[in-house]
Amino acid sequence: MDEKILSLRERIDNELKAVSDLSELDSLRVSYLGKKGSITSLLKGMKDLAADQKKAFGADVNKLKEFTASRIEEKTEELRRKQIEKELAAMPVFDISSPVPRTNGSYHPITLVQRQCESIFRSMGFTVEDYSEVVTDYECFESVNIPKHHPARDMQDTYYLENGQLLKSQTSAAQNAILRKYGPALKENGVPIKAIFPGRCFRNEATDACHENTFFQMEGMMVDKNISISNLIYFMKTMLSEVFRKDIKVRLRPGFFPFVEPGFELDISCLICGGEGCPSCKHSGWLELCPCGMIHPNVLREGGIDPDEYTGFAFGLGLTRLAMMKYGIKDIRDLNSGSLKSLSQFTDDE
Ligand code: FA5
Repeated sequence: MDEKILSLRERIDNELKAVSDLSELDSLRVSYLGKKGSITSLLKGMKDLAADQKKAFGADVNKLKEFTASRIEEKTEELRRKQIEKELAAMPVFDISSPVPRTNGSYHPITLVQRQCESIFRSMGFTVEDYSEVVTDYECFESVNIPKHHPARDMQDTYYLENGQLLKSQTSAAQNAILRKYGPALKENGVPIKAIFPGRCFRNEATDACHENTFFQMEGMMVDKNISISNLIYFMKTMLSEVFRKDIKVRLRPGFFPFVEPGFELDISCLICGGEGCPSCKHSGWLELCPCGMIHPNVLREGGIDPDEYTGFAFGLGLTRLAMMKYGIKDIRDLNSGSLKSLSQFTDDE
């Protein structure tokens, strides 16, 4: 082997033996094999050799190149292994018998406000119902007077499964089942239907500070003889004054929902900006919180209840927005963020 190549090989071998960290090793790799590296320059210098020397010299340089590359690979492995061993040695030893410092978890603000609403309505004789998140088109729309191709469906585009079921876009999807569950006791024993049914809803929604694609509603229904709008207003007022425990400005305005007649939008003055207008209320000063109305005769009929004999009200409280207002959370998206820093600061103040 050429003298020059032999001495370079010896130098490389010694330098690689001495190297002790990965970044140093990488600098050495560049200094041998990089564009301007010593081995690369040997190859470049071949053009000045006589034709009969080129072949042997080229073969020697290639051997040196292979030798260097494989020594670098071995050294990389060795240094990586040492680094892992060092990190492992620095890790605290897990002692199963040692006492664990415990930090208590906390409830999500939506859970807190949901529990509070449940307890308010329970105290007024309502039952709390659980309902599926995956429902049929009939449950979510047709049974509540929204036939196929009705324009009201445009407001509630949601996520569909291949089998035609969908993720419910509104808790109203449970109305028909509740009417059918409690209808017999109403008709046979005169027990009014009084139920709330909180649940997660899904919509294909462009999100902003007050709209999420996944949010919670809490629906409520009461059906009996002679139920009127004044009953509806009484229950809405009681719920809001219990939740907020302070005077809040509320407005009721006409609203269209195919499953109620008449229908209302119940808005509250935005508690983030005090009604001045901000991103949390789409700069209107008001937040749509709890649409409601008198249950449409078609919905009662579809649920097996005679609308000539019974009337009822229904409401669809935006539970996630209620949590925003109660706890002063400016952006609804924080509630689904999973950030413990933001979410663990709320407590049940009851
Ligand atoms: C409904 O979903 C009706 N089912 C409510 C209803 C029930 C009306 C019974 C009458 C009788 P709406 O789409 O407006 O209506 O939603 C009800 C509430 O849910 C809204 O006022 C709002 O507080 C909340 N909400 C709706 N969409 C979103 C969203 N994308 N993000 C967060 N909250 C929402």
